[in-house]
Amino acid sequence: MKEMFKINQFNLMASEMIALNRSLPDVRLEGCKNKLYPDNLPRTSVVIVFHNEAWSTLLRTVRSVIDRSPHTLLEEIVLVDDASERDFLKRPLEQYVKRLEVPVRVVRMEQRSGLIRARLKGASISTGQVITFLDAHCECTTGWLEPLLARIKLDKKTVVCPIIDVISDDTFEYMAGSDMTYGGFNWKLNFRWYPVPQREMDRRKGDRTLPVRTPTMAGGLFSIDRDYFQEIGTYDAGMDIWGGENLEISFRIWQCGGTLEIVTCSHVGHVFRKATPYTFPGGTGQIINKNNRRLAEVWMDEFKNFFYIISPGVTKVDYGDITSRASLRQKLQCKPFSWYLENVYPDSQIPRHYYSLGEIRNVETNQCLDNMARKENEKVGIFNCHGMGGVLCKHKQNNQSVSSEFATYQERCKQTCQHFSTMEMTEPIA
Ligand code: UD2
Ligand code: MN
Repeated sequence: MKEMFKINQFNLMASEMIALNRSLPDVRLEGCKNKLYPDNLPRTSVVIVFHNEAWSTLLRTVRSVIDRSPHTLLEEIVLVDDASERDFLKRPLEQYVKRLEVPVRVVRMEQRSGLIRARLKGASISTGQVITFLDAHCECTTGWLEPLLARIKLDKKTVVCPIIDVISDDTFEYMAGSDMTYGGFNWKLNFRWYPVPQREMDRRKGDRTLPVRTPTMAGGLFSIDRDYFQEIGTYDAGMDIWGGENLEISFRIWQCGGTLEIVTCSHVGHVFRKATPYTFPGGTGQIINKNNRRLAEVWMDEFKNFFYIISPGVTKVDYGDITSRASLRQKLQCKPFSWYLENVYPDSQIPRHYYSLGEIRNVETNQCLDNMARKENEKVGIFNCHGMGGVLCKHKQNNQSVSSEFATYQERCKQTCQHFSTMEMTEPIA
C-alpha cells in the first residue's frame, strides 16, 4: 500500500479495490432533494484533463458522470490526456470508453502542457452548450448536474461550482463537504476555504439550499456557458502546468460583470492530496510564481504590490507577455480590483487601506518583528531581518516546519534551508 501510494499520492491500492460504479451516500441538504428543475436545461460537455492519472480514479470519475447525470443533459465526455506516460492510458483507455453508454472522446496533447492549456483544448473540441470541468479523480453524486445547469439557464453569466466533497486520499471514504464555507485567498494568493460570512447568509435569508456567491473558485470543478466562456476570455494560455488559473478566472468573472456561485444542492467528491504526484517541468516555485504574477499584473492593479511585498521572490520570475490579457480587460471594460475587494470580498485579508507595507525594523540591532514561524494568534518575536516576507523551513519528508527560533543559529532562515538538503523553503501555513 505504501509503495503504491507514491504513484499518485493517494491510496491507489484502496482505490483499485473499490468498484468503478460504487454507491455513494446522498449528502444533500433535505431541502435540495425535492427541488424541481425545468425540463429544457442546456446540455453539457464534461471535460476532464489528466496527466498520469490512475485507471481506477479516472474511470470512476467517468462512470459517476454517466451513472448520475440524466443522459438527455449529457452531450459527451471529453478526456484530455496531457502527455501521460502510462501505457494503460493509451489504447486500453480508448478501447474501454468505446463501450460506454455516452460518447466519450479521448484527445491528446502533443507535449506536456499543463492543465490550463489542456482544458482549453478540451473546451475547443467539445460541442455542448455548457462546459463542465472536472478533475480526473472525482465522483459525482445523485442530482449533481441539474442544479448547476439550472443556474446557467437562468443567467448565462453565472459560473457555478458544486460543493466539493472530500474523498479521503487514505481510505477513499466519501465525506460531505460543507455548505458553510466558500472560496477566498490569503496574502500569498493561495486559494483557501473560509466560513461563509453573515452577509451572504442574510442575502439568502438563511436558506442554505440557495447558491452561495463566492469570491473565488477552487478551480477544478465548475460549469460555464460555452459562449460566456469565450466572451470573458476562456483562460490565460500563458499559464503553465498548474496554479493561478483558478483565481484568475474568479477575478475575471467578477470584475467583468459575471457571477460566481457555489451551488449548495450539487455535490461532487474529489480526492484531495497532500502532495503532488507529478513533475513541474522548470520547477514548482517558478511555475506557480509565474502564473501568479500574470494574475497579479493583469487583474490586481495597485494591490499587486501588496502581494509582491509579502512574497518578494515572485518579482524575480519572468512572466512573459501579458498584452493580450491586458487588452482583454480593456475590451471587456472590467472593474478595478478595489471594486472586487469592496463589493465581492470585503472580508478579504488584503487591507484595502494602509499606511505602509514592509518590515518593522530596529535600526540599532537590525532585527525585525517576526512571526517566528508560529501560527496566527500566537506571539510575534524578534529575529534578524531577512527581507524575504513570510518564509520558513519545512522538512521535505515529514512536512514539519522548523521555526525561526531554531534558525537563530543561522544568520538567515534561507541559509538554514540551504544547509539541510532535506529542507526546502516554504510559506507559513495560513
Ligand atoms: C486545484 C484544483 C485543480 C486546479 C488547481 C490549480 C480542485 C478540486 N482542484 O488543485 O483543478 O484548479 O487547483 O491549478 O479544485 N493536470 C494535467 N496536467 C498537468 C497537471 C495537472 O492535466 O500538468 C491535471 C490533473 O491530472 C488533474 C487536474 O489537472 O486531473 C488538476 O490537477 P490536481 O488534481 O493536481 O490539482 P489539485 O486538485 O491539487
Ligand atoms: Mn485534483
